Amino acid sequence: MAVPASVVVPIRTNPPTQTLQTYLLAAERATGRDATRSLSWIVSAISSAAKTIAARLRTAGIEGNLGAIGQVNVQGETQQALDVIANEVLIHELQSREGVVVLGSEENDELLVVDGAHASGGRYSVLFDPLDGSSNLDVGGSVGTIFSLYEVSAGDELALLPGRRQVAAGYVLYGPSTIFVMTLGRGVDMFILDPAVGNFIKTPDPLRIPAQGRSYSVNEANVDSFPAGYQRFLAACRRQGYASRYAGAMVADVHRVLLQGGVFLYPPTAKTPQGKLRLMYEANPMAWVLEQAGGAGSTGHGAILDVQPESLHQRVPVILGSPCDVAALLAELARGE
Ligand code: FDP
Repeated sequence: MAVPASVVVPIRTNPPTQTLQTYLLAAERATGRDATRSLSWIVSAISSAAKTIAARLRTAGIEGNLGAIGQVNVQGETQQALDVIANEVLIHELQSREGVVVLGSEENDELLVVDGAHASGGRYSVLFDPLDGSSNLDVGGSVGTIFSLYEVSAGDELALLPGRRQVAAGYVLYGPSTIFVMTLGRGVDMFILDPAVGNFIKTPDPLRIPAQGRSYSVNEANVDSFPAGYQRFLAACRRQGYASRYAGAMVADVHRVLLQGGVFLYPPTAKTPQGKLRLMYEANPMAWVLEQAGGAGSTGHGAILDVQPESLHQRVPVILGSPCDVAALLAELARGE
């Protein structure tokens, strides 16, 4: 029997919440780019790994997982126990997902080809920095995970592609809350982990970086060895009353710039003439996120996303930020370094 309209009581609800999973499914339907769903399946594996990493970070001090383990990675950097744990968690989550054929990590010398990889649709390489900013670990500071996905052609899985070819990229910030920020090339969205239910919940609006900020983020202790254009730019910022903000973890520093505007820099220095940050799993994904949010990403000589990669672990100078701030710095660099 039909219920008379007069007794249908409208239910009052809060604004609908969207989880990362429903977002990925909707995005996939909208683009229709991957009938096999493997792209969203892979991003979902990264979000799953992020929840595990966040949990391991919370209890690391209790479990005795802080501190170095005495090994040095391919970058010549001392590995922390949590670098290794985060790397294992990501590899474990990703290696069995349909579509993943190659993995590349800051913590592994070479690209890892996934044994028995199967893909009925897209074939993807996933590059990541499992735990960025690891010098913050022992002091309870913010750290992050950065990821970058490319569709690769059969027979050419090991080719490294420029950042412009990314099909998904983003980062996870482990701070007071666990924040997942990503782009699929149609803007940038942010999700916050609700630890009570284990879901990443989407924040209402896509992220747009302010056209100009009031702070810069750089390791200022290196300023004497920066090229002159960087020094002039920073001096001009100080004259204009900019604040200096530096957490020492790229994810935390770039996240601040994305939300509040300004500029993040890792210039060439005497010690690191190509800069310190890695193109494939630090600079490229962050640059794409910033560009998708209306910002800019440059090496000082051109767009980060246009750099033709030569090796998995290559370094590039990094300038990321609000379009006006990046333009002001590039103008100084053009006047001569
Ligand atoms: P870390 O070595 O602690 O992992 O990529 C590495 C990185 O941190 C970035 O997260 C950070 O922005 C930068 O290095 C910090 O380097 P400095 O200590 O030279 O400032």
